[in-house]
Amino acid sequence: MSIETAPADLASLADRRASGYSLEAPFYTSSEIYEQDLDVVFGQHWIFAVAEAEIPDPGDYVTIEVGAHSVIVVRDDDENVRAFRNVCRHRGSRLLESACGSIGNIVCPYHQWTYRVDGSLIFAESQQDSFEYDKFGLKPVNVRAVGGLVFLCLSDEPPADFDEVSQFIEPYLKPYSLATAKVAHQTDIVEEGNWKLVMENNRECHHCDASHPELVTAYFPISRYEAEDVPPRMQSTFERYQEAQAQLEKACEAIGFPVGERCELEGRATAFQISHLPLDGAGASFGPDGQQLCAKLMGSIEDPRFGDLSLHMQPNSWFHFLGDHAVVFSVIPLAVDRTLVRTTWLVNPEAVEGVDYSVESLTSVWRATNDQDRALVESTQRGVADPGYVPGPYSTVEGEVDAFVTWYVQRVQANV
Ligand code: 3BY
Ligand code: FES
Ligand code: FE
Repeated sequence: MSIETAPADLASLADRRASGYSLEAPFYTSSEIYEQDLDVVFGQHWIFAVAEAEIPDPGDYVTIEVGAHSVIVVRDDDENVRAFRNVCRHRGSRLLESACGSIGNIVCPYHQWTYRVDGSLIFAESQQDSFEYDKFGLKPVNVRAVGGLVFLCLSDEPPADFDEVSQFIEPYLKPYSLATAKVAHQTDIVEEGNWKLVMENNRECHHCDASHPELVTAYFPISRYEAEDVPPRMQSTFERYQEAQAQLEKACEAIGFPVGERCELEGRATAFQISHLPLDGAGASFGPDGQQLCAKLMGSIEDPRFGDLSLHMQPNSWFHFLGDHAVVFSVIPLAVDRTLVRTTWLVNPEAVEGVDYSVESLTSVWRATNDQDRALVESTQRGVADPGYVPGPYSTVEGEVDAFVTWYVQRVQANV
């Protein structure tokens, strides 16, 4: 292979990224770049891990695997959310092998070193008399719970801007009482595509009316569009959207709920977008034509027509908070061309399955949408791996895809 055709390294590929264009193929196909993504993006930024509702009681835990890292997220006896390296301080065995569960103490399967759920070591058999228990507690991982959403940072020096972002987001999340919500359902799907294709696909609705017939009966595919970017065939949809938006704003103002969006999807380490979107039809939820799906509303919300509070966070999550439920999405890379998408549906803790909601109807729109998105991501992975692929230009309605890719390139440049 000549010098000219040798694969470029991540830093120089990032430097030569053509703005407004999709990324070059190696970003999606190179195992070396994938490994660097794990380090630079997933290793250095706040990543979304779980909803607090997944670990409601002391001792409840979830293990999160990111590349070679495994992290235990656990609720301690004081009900705080903690995170620890899933590695025994004796000779390194994995401590918890299950994806989730409930424990009294964390007992290593190898020689039974035993840790409390606050990470402190309380039993290590046959050690020297001089053994100091307090030197061998579990290694903590940086963890923050924001309005019921739990984020981790694997770095010992996490981005400092997370506090500002969480303070901004928290008032929006408060009325939903997510921390005390109930998990109604969770699905894991593995998409045969690079994690960035999964994120890029989520960051536009340019594909929605062709690919998501169920979703677009409730979700306006032109949500967040500037008037001049609305295609002529969608003008009447846009008019309905604007009317619904005005009504939603009025409903928010009436109860003092924050109105207005904030979009900072690039230019900072902890990048996010929050917007409160109206829904089509009945305007309540992701049921057919925007119908309500759970009879009990979330938290302190009283108006079933409360639209969709949409939160997008780099690098690995998006959320829809509706009056009657919440849907929470996390993206975890598994290999250069394999990605886990976990979807969790949350409802009011008092809502009774079979009475107030059915899992089938609560989840049907997003199960269908996820499957349609999976097919799009997989087909794009095959396309970008084809020697015939060259980066193409984003349309005027793919600004958030451009923002995701720009953020990614900025973070590579800042951290490599
Ligand atoms: O989930 C999202 O936020 C984006 C917008 C709607 C479709 N898409 C998956
Ligand atoms: Fe955990 Fe020995 S490796 S107790
Ligand atoms: Fe989609």
